[in-house]
Amino acid sequence: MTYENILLETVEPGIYVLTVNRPKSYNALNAATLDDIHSASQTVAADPDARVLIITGAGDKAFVAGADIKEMQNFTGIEGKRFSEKGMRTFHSLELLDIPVIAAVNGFCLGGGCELAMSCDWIIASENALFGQPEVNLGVTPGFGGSQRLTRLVGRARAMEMLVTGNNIKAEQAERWGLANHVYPAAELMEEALKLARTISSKGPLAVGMAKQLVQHGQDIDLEVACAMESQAFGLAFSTQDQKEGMTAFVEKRKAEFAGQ
Ligand code: CO8
Repeated sequence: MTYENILLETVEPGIYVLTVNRPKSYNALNAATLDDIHSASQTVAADPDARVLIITGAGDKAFVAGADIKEMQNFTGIEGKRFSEKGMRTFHSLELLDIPVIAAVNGFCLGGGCELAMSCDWIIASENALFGQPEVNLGVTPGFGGSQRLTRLVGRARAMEMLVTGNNIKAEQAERWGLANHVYPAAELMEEALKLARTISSKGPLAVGMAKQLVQHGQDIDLEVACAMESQAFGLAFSTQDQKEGMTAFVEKRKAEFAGQ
């Protein structure tokens, strides 16, 4: 399937790379780009061989510099609400995927771009990456979940500071604050993303999917219910061939070959 505003490629078996591809606009997210990302997430969801999705931005300047300000400039209130809801649905579809989604942030990661990155399961960044929620500079708030996901990732005070000052933070500060897991030289970013993807691809895919969903669904509910959910998933794992293969391979001192069944 071809898209107007993104590229979706399988670069190695099971490893998808989605590149937001509007480099002239620093990969700004207009409505059509959100539709493309949503459609791509459904394509990946429908592929039983998919193991990891990496999201990055085209060019060497930006991951995504925000929602498209030129498109939003003359929105009515209801158009703003609908655009916000479109972004919310699109980004949530990444959280719902049964495979890990890694943001490889390669430059400006602002506003809707930061919100996209935070909807991925974790972020790795290039040394020149810059993170921020600069919406207050434009007289608006975040609209794709930034006020909530940023708070959950970096804590209330740090999120508040970023949201109300509109100040950006550099990659190393994002790493210190827990927004980015790792920072690499720009030229090494995609290879590091692929290394991560290969590691994940070698594991039991059903267990990987369950672990992701436990974190995604468990983080906002109370500990007792979340732990009960973990017990259910743990039990369910014993009904899979992957569990038999994984534990038999350990006992036989060989590498496990998982089939995802
Ligand atoms: N939207 C549209 N176009 C953009 C955007 C954007 N967010 N960011 C950059 N561009 C375009 C510029 O207009 C320019 O295009 P052109 O050459 O045609 O004028 C091109 O990309 C390059 O940009 P600059 O010339 O400005 O490049 P600089 O290197 O000088 O500056 C910056 C780079 C600092 C990234 C600067 O472009 C900038 O500040 N961009 C805007 C950043 C921003 O404010 N982002 C947040 C947007 S609001 C948002 O994301 C809210 C999300 C929720 C929406 C909810 C909907 C209701």
